[in-house]
Amino acid sequence: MDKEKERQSQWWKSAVIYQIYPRSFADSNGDGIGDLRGIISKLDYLENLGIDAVWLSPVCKSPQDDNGYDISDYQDIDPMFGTLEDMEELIREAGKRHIRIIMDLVLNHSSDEHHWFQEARKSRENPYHDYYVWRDGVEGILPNDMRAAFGGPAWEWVPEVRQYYFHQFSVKQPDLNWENPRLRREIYDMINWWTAKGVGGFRLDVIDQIAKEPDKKITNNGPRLHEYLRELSRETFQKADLVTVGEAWGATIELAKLYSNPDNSELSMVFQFEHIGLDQVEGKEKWDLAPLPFLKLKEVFARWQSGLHGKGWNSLFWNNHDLPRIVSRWGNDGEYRVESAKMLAILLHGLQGTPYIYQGEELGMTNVQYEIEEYRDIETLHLYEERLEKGYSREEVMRSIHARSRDNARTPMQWSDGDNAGFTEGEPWIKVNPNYRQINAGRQVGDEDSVFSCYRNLIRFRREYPVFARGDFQMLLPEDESIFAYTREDEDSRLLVVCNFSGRTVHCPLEEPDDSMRLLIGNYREKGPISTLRPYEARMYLNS
Ligand code: TEU
Ligand code: CA
Repeated sequence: MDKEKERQSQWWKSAVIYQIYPRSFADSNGDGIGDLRGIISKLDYLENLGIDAVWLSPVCKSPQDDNGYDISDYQDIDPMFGTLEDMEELIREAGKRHIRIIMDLVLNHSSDEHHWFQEARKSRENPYHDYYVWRDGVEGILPNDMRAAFGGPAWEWVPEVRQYYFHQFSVKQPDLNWENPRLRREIYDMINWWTAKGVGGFRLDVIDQIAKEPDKKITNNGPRLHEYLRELSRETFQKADLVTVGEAWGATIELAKLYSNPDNSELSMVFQFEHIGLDQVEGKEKWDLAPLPFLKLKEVFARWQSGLHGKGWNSLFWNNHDLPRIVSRWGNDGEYRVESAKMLAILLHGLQGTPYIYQGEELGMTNVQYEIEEYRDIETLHLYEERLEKGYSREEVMRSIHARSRDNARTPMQWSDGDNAGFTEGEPWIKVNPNYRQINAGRQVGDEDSVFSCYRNLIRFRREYPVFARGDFQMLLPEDESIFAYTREDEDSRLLVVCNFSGRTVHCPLEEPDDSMRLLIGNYREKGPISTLRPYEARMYLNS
């Protein structure tokens, strides 16, 4: 491929992607659940923000046991979200605004209500039986002690076939058997069908878990994983100019180089979580809270930045629909909410990779502290029961839930200070964060000092200055306990980012940048010397 063509086909290297969790974004018909027409009505907002693509969490037909991550028909839209025509209109309307739509492909499992599974469970001879993962058995004696992510064993008995099926997530999410070539072919045909409809790419849910081998208790990174991925890519993605991103909890840098090899044999980029799990007790669950080891955080980012430079491509993110709000987690959602939200944005958006903004992050939306009855997430509800049974106190369990529940990310998008934050005219499916009167889009769009405007500027810089996509990375002050500082450099320019990750004023030992360095963006109005960084202060300088 010649250089220019290669650059164009890798448009996602200087792009910013916005994630929408459809049921919580915008409701168009007053049933309390966000939908496709709601999204269409907010495309102008997204165009103003300046993003290049939208990753839509699943909108396909689903009984919604796991909010759409349990798909019963991959080639239809759930009526709750709208129709196939609405989806086509969304793709078209987004396209007019130069926004591509990325669909969420859940290929590790389907819903138990998918017709494949309905057939598969009828008899061992059924042609669909082998689309799932079965083990012979005797009722009551499980094949092994593997556990499912949302509680309980990973095995479920089906009397008709006198076998257990394997499920890594809920019982309503039976695992698909990728060893079956007919299943793989059906998946490729389905993907090509969506591609023909004009989608701009795909996010692949828990893609590193498709090559499971339950007899060896292997879930992530099974021996055949990259073989499957290469076949998948060859049969689908490579035939069009798509962006593809694989969710991979178990990725190392070496594995990430396979996923995102610049030769395009697998995916465009990897979505890995090494930085995300740092504030939990080692070897325990995410519910076991621990302080953030800041030096470790810097070390992890530095390692990934250098490790993939020229050899692969990473996603840059603080949030998604499974994670607590970053400003409540590693920032400060009280006195310094605005400053810390901007600091976290500036820090992340200066790095190499493709930044993801999760809906509401651009407003500095925060976690919630609800009563248990107000939570909706299957994972949270299971955890609550499970930990009470194990003897944890209610207070302790609620503390974990407040800090880590996935519902922190799933409260309705805060559009305005009107009823239900302007999300719905009906009763929202999950309670709105009570702080919507202060924190909402209406208040921030058009205010150049808002968190929204900070994100808007950062998105523009990435498009304008190639150093954001290309430059190499160097960490400064790796041992400093409060400051996260780095440079990015290419042949023409140098970017310098300096962030105070603490709520205190700190001394910064870096030299004052010389006159050739222009302050691109910061999060305090009054300029000051670099030697004194105010609480959560962040500055980004560019010389070009
Ligand atoms: O999540 C992957 C996953 O491993 C989750 O169980 C994750 O560990 C958990 O949310 C954190 O506690 C993906 C989707 O992003 C998630 O929403 C789905 O529930 C899950 O796959 C199953 O499809
Ligand atoms: Ca609706």
